[in-house]
Amino acid sequence: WERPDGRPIRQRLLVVANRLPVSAVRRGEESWSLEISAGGLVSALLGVKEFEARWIGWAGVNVSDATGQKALTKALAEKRCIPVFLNEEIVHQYYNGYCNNILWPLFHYLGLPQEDRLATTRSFQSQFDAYKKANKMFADVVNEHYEEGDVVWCHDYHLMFLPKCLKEHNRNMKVGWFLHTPFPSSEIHRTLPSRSELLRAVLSADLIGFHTYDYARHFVSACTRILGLEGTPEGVEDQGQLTRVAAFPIGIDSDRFIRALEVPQVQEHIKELKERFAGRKVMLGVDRLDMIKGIPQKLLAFEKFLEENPNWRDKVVLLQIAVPTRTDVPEYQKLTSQVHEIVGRINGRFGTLTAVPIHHLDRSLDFHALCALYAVTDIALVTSLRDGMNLVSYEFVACQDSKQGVLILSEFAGAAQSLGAGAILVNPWNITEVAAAIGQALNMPAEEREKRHRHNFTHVTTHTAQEWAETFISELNDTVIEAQQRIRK
Ligand code: ADQ
Repeated sequence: WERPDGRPIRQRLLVVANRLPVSAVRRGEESWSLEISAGGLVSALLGVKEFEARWIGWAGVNVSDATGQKALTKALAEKRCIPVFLNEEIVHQYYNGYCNNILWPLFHYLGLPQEDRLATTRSFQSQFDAYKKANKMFADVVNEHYEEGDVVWCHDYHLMFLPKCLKEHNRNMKVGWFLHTPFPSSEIHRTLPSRSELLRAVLSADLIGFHTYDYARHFVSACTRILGLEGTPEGVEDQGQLTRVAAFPIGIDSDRFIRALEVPQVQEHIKELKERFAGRKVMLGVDRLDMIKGIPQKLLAFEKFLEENPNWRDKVVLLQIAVPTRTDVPEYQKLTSQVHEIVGRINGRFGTLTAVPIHHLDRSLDFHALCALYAVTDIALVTSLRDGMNLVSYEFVACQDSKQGVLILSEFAGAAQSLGAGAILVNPWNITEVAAAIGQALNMPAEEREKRHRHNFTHVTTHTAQEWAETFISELNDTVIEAQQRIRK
C-alpha cells in the first residue's frame, strides 16, 4: 500500500465486536479510568503492522447521561476505541437474551431454552427484534466512522445482522464476518425460529470465516438446505452472487507466552509452585465456568481415575481454575454449585489431613500467574463439550517447551483439528475414556511426550494470532477485488 508520493500507508481496519477490549470504570462525572484487556484478538491485531486498527463496540457499562458519554468517548479515543452506547433494556434483550440464552447454547449443541417453552416462544420475537436493533446501532457507529478503503471486520454471533445493515447503507464497503464459536450442524440451526433471516443477513458479508472446515461446511449446508441456495467450493452463491466462506483457524501470540517465562517474577512463581507440589504430578484445567467447558464431566473422570488407581491418590493433584461468568443467570449459579459439590465430595473421599486431590479456584488469574501454572503442569485437561477453538490448549503448549507435558483434549474443541496429532483426544462425555487417558498421560514415556509436544509446539508457534488476522484481511481484500473484476467482465 503506497501513497502517490511513494510513502507507505496503512490500511484502516475497523474491528467491530460486541465488547471493546477495555474495562471502563467511572471515577467522576467526567472522569473514566480504562484498562486494556490483552485478549487474543488485541494481541493478534497489535502484531499486524500493515493495518491501523480501530475498535468499535460496547464498553460493558450503561452510561445514560450525555456528559458521561462524551467523557467516555474522549477517553476511549486515546485507545483507538469507539463506543456503542446500549441501554439496559437493550442489553437485557439483545445480549443476555438473544445472544447468550439462545444463540450461545444453540451453537454449542445445547439446544434452544426449554424450561418454559411458551414463555421462550413468546419472548423470542422481542429478543430477536432487540438483537436487530442493537446490530443497527453498531452499524450506525461504523457508518459514522467509515472512510473509503477501510476494511470492516465484524466478530462473532452477537453481530450476525451487522453485515446486512452495513451493506444496505454502502454496498461498496468491504465487510468480513468471523465466528468464534462452532457453527452447528444444519439440523440444529434449522430449529432456530429466525434461521433464514439470520443466514441471509450474514451472507451480505464479502467474506465469512470459521475456525474449522467443519463449521464452514455446516454453514454452507444450512444455506443450501434452509435457503435453497447453491453451495460451491468457494462459498455460497445466490443468483450469481458469491459470498466467500472459508476456515481461518485462530492462534495465539505465542511469543508473548514464551517471553513471559523469562520474567523474574514468573520464574520465582514457577519455583514456588514446584516446591509446593513436589513429589506430585500436576494436572491443570483453566476454563470460564460455562456449561460448554465440561467441568463437571472432567471432575467425574478424575474421580473415576482416583477410584481405580489407589496408588496414584497421593501422587497427583488437579488444579482447576474457573473464571465465573454470567453469575446472575440461574443455570450458571446451578453449575457453580454442582462443581463445588463434586470438588467437595472428591476431596472428602480422597483427601488426607495434609493434602487434597483438587484445588479449585473460582477466579481469574493474572497473565504471569497463568504462565507459571502452565509451565509447571504435567497434564492439561481440556474437556469442552463443544468449543469453537479453545485457546487454553494453545497457551499450555506454548509454555511447555522445557517440561513437554501431555495435553488431553476434547475431540469437540476446534483445537482438536490442529493439535489432535500431539494430544490425547477424548470424548468428554465418556468418563471412562477420560479416566483412561489420564492414566495413559501419567505413564507416557518421555520420548513419546517429546514427540507429541514437538508437533504441537511447532503448530502453535507457526500458526499465530497475527498470521490468522493477516490471512483473513488479505483474503477479504482479494475477495472484494475478484468480485469487482467479475462485475466488470
Ligand atoms: P472462550 O470461550 O473464552 O473464547 P478460550 O479460547 O479458551 O475460550 O479462551 C479463554 C481465554 O481466557 C484464554 O486466553 C485463557 O487464558 C483465558 N482464561 C480462561 N480462564 C482463565 C482464568 N481462570 N484466569 C485467567 N485467564 C483465563 C471464545 C470461544 C473459543 C475460541 C475463542 C477465540 O468460545 O472456542 O477459541 O473465543 O476465538
